[in-house]
Amino acid sequence: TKAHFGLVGLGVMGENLVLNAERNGFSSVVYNRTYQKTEDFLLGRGVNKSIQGAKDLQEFVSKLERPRRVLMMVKAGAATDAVINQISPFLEEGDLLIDGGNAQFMDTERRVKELESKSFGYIGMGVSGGAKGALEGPSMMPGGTKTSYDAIESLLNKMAAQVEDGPCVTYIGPGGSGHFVKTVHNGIEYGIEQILAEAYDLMKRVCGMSGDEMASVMGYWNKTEELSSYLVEITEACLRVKDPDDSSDLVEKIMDKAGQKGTGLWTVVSALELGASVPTIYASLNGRVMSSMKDQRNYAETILNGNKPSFVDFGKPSDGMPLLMDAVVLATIASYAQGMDILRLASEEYDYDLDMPSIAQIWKGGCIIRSTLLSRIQDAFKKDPSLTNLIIDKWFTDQVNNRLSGLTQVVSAAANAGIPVPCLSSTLDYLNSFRTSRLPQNLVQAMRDCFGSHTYERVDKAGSFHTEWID
Ligand code: NBP
Repeated sequence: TKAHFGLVGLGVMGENLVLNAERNGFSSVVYNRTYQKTEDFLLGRGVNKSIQGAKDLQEFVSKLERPRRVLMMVKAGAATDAVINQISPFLEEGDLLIDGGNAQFMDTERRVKELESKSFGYIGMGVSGGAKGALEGPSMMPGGTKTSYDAIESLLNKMAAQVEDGPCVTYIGPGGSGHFVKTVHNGIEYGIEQILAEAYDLMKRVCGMSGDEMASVMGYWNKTEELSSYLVEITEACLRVKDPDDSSDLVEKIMDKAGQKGTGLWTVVSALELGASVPTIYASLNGRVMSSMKDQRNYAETILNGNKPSFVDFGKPSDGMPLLMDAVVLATIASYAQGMDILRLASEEYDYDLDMPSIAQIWKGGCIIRSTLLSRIQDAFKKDPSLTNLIIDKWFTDQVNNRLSGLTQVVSAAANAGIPVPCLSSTLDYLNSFRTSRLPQNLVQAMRDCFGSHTYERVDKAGSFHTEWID
């Protein structure tokens, strides 16, 4: 009998997704460029399951029921184009090709245009949740034509993580919108990871806490409505693990250079192009860039003087260190607010017609940024679908008003201790800028008019003005 579903690419994600589909009643056929991996999989994790293998793409396609549903899980970029080119000649009217990799959304726009003019459908789908999510239920962000989506809706609904108000998958919108939303998801993720790393640095260097003590604070935070989340949960776990060599905290043995595969960069580039203000997310990207300059930092530490850490009381660890929690909550809210702002502007610019409450809903389970805060975000956009910034929703406004003093104290303590907190300090500037009705850019306008006759508007009368500033 022919299989319901086909998978190309047996990397960690592909293996887990096909096992997920099979568990949910979809028999599968798998193909991988290196056949040995297919054989190993079929004799290993894929044994005794309704999963068959194929040596080449022609055999792969012939083993699928029609219309065919094929998920590609290969390295983004050239590998995706290679697979598309190789499989296209075998696909027919009504078939559907889905790219579940982390494609650059403009690549997906191009592929959708190229391929939809052929007879088969194409979906660009962001998948989040790592290997475990892929197996147990990821959050999925599919974009393309609605008719193509309808053809895989029941499959995706079953494979996705489930939360109280439904599966963590929805039709995102046309073209590259699915990959765009996944990209922004990753930008928010970069932000929250850096925020938690900054909190760790302050607890360690300002408060002298051990891994277990810091983990307990994370455990406390993970029980609060504001911070309960997957990333706080895994941070607690990471801080508790000991090095088997000497039983010291393993995290202290890890090289302080963070990798990146591009989605954070794409988020920031898109934000800048769209005119979205995303300083917290940008600071997290820059944090990774700075971290990779290890040799330069090693040298600079020996020649540049500055403040040194000394103890500051951020509140009792058994109470979740309330001041530090204020800072972490507001920076986390800022990451989400800035990410949602990019989505709002992209929705207008690219005609994606994004449904903001649904996007918050599908991020509530399965994905890396899942958190209880997303229910509040979902509610805020449900109440006002054209909300221009999450922070002006009443619940979030109250958070800012209650916690801004704490964030301010933490950022100034970090500055006095000479400890960099790029996300926390950017958040403070973001919030202070956002709540300032009159900013000093009037002077920037004066300078621009002075050197370049760029003209300026006035606050007291309409029109465009120019002044000869220098005699
Ligand atoms: P990788 O990103 O490591 O890709 C490995 C797969 O790509 C293998 O099956 C490999 O085949 C295949 N491949 C390559 Br590389 N070049 C190819 C080519 N020219 N033609 C055909 N196949 C080719 O695997 P992954 O980590 O499972 O990720 C898959 C996708 O999912 C990526 O786009 C990734 O960004 C995305 N993603 C990953 C995660 C995660 O947590 N890892 C989460 C969400 C999304 P081979 O065996 O012959 O080398």
